[in-house]
Amino acid sequence: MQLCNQNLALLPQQVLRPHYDRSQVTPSIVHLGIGAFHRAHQALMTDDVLASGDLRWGIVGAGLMTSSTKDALAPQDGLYCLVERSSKAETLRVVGSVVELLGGEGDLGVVLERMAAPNTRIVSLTVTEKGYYLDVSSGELLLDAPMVAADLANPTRPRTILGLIVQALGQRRSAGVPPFTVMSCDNLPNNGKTARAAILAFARQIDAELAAWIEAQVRFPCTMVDRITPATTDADRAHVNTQLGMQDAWPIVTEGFVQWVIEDDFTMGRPDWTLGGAVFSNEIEAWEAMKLRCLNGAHSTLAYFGQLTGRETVADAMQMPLITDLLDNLWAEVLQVLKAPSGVDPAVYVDQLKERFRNPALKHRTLQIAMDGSQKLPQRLLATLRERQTRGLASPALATAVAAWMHFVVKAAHTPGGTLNDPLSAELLVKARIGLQANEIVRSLLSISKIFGPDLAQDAGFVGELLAQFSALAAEPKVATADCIIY
Ligand code: CS2
Repeated sequence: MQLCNQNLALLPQQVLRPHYDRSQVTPSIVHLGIGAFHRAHQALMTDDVLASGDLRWGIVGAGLMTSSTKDALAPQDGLYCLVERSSKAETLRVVGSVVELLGGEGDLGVVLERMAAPNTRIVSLTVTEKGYYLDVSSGELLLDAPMVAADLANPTRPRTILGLIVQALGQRRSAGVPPFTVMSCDNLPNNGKTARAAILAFARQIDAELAAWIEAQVRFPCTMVDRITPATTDADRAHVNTQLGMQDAWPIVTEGFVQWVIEDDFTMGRPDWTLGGAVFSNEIEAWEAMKLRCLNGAHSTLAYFGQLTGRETVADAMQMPLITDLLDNLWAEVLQVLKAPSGVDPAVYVDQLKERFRNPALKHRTLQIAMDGSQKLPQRLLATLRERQTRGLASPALATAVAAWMHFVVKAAHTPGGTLNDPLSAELLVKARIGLQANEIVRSLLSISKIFGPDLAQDAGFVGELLAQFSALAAEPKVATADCIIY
C-alpha cells in the first residue's frame, strides 16, 4: 500500500496528516529545488497555513536537474512523511502542501508555464550556493559558466534559475500580470540581495528594459532558514514505512529545531507563515550572518575534520575533544566580531548548536556537508577572518578550519581515483597536485581568487598562520592526511 490521498485515512492514529481538502488548494508558490531542506521547513510551515483554512497557498515543487523527487512523490499525490527526531523521541507528520511535482529537463517548459501563470505569486528557491552562478568571492555573475552561457544563447528555453526567472518575469510583463516575489531560502549572506544581483546581471545581458522593470518592480526578500536535514537513508525509508504501515518513497528526517526568519517584502501577498512558527524581521542580514558563521562555519569545520579523522557523522565527530576544543576556539573568534540580531544572545545560540550537533538520532554525514567547499568557505569562514584582520586580530582556529579543508582537497588529489564533489573540483585537484611541498600546495590553493579573493594570499600574517596550522594538522596522530606531502 502506498501513501496517497486515498490512503490518508488508513494511517495509524499517531501520525499527523492534512485534514484540509487538498483538492481545493490553489497552487500559488512555485518552488525551484524541491530537496530535503525545503520539505523540512517551507513546505511544512505552508502546510500549517493550509491547515488554518487559508487554501490559497499550494506549492508546485520543481527539480531542475533531476526528476528524482517527482518520480518519488508524484505517485503519492505529493504527500510525504516528515520525521522530527530528537535523541529521545520522534514525531511523524504527513505534509500536504506540495500539490504538483515537476522535475528534470523534460518538464522545464511546464515549470516556466507555472511561473508565468497569473495565480503564481511567489517563486521560492533552495538551489544551493552554486545554483546562483556567482563568483562567491567577488559576487560577479559567472557569464561564461556553460549553463549560463547556454541560457543567454537560448533565453526562451531556460535551464537555470536565472534564465527561468527572467523569462517568466518577461512573459508576465508582456501579459500585464504583476511580478511574483522571488524568495531565496539558500544559505547565502543577504540571500535576497544575492539572488537579485544575479538575476539583474543576467537580465541586463538579454534585455535592458526588462532588467530595469525587474529592478523597479520585483521584490527579493532575504530569509534565514535553519533546520538540520540530512539526506534520507534506506534505513530511514524502511523505518518510516513500518511506522506508516504503507510505502513512502521519499520521507524526510530532520531535527526538532526549526527557525525561519523572513523579510516582509512581497509583491502579491504571502501566506501567514507565523502560523508555522516563522518570524518576520528587518534584520535578516544579522540573522543570516549569525547562522552562517556559527552553525555553517562549525559544520564545515566538523565535516573536514570528520573526514580526516574517519568520523562518518557530525554526532560522531562531536565525540572527539580534538574537534570540540577547536570548535570552542572557532566560536570564540566568531562571536568576538559578530553583530547579532537585536535581543539575541549568540552565546545561547552556540550552546544550542552543541546540543543539536550531538543529536545521535540524526545521521548527518560529514561527507554530505563537505561537498561544495569552494562555494561555502567564503561566507562561512573567510568573512569572519577578514573582519578580524581589519581589527588586527589573529584567527588561529579559523586558519585551522581552512587548513583542514585544504588537507581534505589534497588527500583527494593524491588518492588514486580520488574525486571531489565541488563545482571547482577540476581546478582544485590541479592546484593541489602542484608538487609535494606543503608550502607550495597551500600557496597554490590560496591563489584561487574565486574562493580567497585577491587579498588573502597577500596577507603575510594569515598565510603564515595557515602554513603553521596545515603542518600542525599533519603532525596530529588522529588526523590522516596525504602521506606523500613534505611538511
Ligand atoms: C550544512 C547545511 O550541508 C551543509 O552545508 O551546513 O545544510 C545545514 O545543515 C543547514 O544550513 C542547517 O540549517
